[in-house]
Amino acid sequence: MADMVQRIAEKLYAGDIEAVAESVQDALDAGMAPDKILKDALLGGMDTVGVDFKAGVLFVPEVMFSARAMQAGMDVLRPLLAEGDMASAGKCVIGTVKGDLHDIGKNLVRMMLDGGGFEAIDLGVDLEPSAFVEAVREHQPDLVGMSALLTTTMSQMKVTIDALKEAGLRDSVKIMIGGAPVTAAFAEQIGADAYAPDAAAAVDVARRLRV
Ligand code: B1M
Repeated sequence: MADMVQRIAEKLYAGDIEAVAESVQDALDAGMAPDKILKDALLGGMDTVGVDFKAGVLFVPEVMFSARAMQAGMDVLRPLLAEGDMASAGKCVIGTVKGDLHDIGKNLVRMMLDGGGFEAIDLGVDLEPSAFVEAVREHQPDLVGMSALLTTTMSQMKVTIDALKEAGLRDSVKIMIGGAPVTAAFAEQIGADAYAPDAAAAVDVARRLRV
């Protein structure tokens, strides 16, 4: 099993989209648990990509291939991770804030929310605050989820909350935020209702916010 985890992580690092999808399927066929494949192989592999990206060993085009390979692996796992309680736990709109194109974490959170019984509507990436406002008007969700991966885009979370306030919609929703540079203290500072450190925690937090 350790060999399989390593193979997936290596293929992800190499940005080999087909090989990642195939090896994830092989690991499932061999009986490996989907959450183990996700955590150890895909997220573990992406951590290494992140370290080498920061160190200047990998560059944007290579990281994009790794990101696509990660997405391909997640696509294989999606139906299994989403096999949760099907009764709707609530409606959520989720997206990545303005200026930020990172969507792997957001997609994972959306998948886990789906699996946790939420009706999760994905608004995409690089979203103007007005896109969140319009989505709240249109879908009337219980929860708004915002993701940011850049220290330079975190501030857009506050801008978005302010836009919801201005539109008179702030009190109709709970707001959960997350992403690598985001913290619980930041959530409190900008007036979000909650912070979740990862996709599994996001489901627990979303459920708590609904109570
Ligand atoms: Co970018 N990038 N990137 N990148 N990238 C980071 C984030 C960085 C930390 C890399 C580094 O320097 N080590 C760095 C940010 C530094 C900073 O601001 N502090 C960085 C940079 C600088 C950049 C560019 C500026 C690089 C450049 O162009 N010079 C550029 C910015 C583009 C833009 O957005 N405008 C850029 C571009 C890219 C790619 C396009 C190449 C690609 C993104 C592809 C895509 O997403 N489709 C990319 C990638 C892949 C990364 C790294 C390597 C991996 C991110 C990732 O997907 N992680 C990343 C380094 C790293 O994080 N190790 C890096 C896996 C994912 C599952 O984790 O997203 O953290 P994460 O999500 C987690 C939690 O954070 C949480 O749950 C998720 C699952 O557990 N979570 C939530 C996330 N959202 C949540 C929402 C919630 C709750 C929890 O509630 C709603």
